[in-house]
Amino acid sequence: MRSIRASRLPEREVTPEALFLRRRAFLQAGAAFSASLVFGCGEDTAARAATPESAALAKLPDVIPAPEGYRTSEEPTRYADATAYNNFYELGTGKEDPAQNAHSLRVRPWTIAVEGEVAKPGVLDIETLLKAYPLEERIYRLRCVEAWSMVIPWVGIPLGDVLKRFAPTSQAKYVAFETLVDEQQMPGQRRRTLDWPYREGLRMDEALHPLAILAVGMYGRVLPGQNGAPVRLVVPWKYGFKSIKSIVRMRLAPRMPRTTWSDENPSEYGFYANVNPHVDHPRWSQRSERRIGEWSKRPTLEFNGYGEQVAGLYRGMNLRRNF
Ligand SMILES: Nc1nc2c(c(=O)[nH]1)N[C@H]1C(S)=C(S)[C@@H](COP(=O)(O)O)O[C@H]1N2
Ligand SMILES: [Mo]
Repeated sequence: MRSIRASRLPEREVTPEALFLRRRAFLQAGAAFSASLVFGCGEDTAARAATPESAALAKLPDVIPAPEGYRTSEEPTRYADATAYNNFYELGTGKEDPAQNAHSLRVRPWTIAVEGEVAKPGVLDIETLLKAYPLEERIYRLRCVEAWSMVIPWVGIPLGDVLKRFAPTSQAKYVAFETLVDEQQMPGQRRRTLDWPYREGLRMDEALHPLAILAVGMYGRVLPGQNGAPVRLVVPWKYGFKSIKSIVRMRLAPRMPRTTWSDENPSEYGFYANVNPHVDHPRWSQRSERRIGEWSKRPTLEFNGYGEQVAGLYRGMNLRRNF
């Protein structure tokens, strides 16, 4: 991501990813080598690294396996990679900063204010959220506008199920989301790299689509801080920046809300942000992507491969104009 303001920051996109991947490959080779010294063979190492090794994060109980249509058959990204290469500007602008700074985030107590065009506004406590809804696994691709992608087994709740409890009025046409503002917990906010809070938004029909979830976990455990603990949005047919992390507010509104990246640079990041290989970002192509952990690129799919489920939301819209 880059913007007028962020472009003054050191170059962080393309080169660090290449460096990260190379170092990762080197570490993997090293781990396999040392494991083979201890165990006599390195076969088990790759399998173990694909899942959370650390018992530090709690397992989520009673997770319902992903139903058909909500799980890609592709191999999930290694947990170690999905938690080490992140975008979360509140925890730093470098891809490895969020993992390093995540310890300062306090995820309890935590509440989400639900307000605006709702008959029953209220405050949703994270503990209530975890108890009130069945937790489902959803194995989704996530495609960053910077042209890398991952496959993550999320644990979450359909966003629509949560919003409906607050009784949206007929004036509720959009949902605006905000991330926590707290310099103590989010050291990246000590600098005005973005106009805090981080803001995102969905049209109401997008928010109610069953693919859109509030994620509270991944790989069967609670979310790590760097991935947006304790609760984040996951909208798999849109570029990663729509999937706002560490949410504290959802405001239903009659008009399209402002969103962080289109505020920063409206010609580069639109409100809709549907994954679209046919519409290039002004400074780079969107035709292909690099799956984290793989070397060769793969073609990017329209709506990130979820077209069958979501294309109907945009029928009749010009998706070049509404990018
Ligand atoms: N609050 C907040 N949410 C955010 C971001 C951010 O900087 N702050 N970055 C976004 C971007 S650009 C991407 S690609 C995804 C990355 O999610 P991941 O780190 O879990 O892969 O988070 C999104 N959510
Ligand atoms: Mo992104």
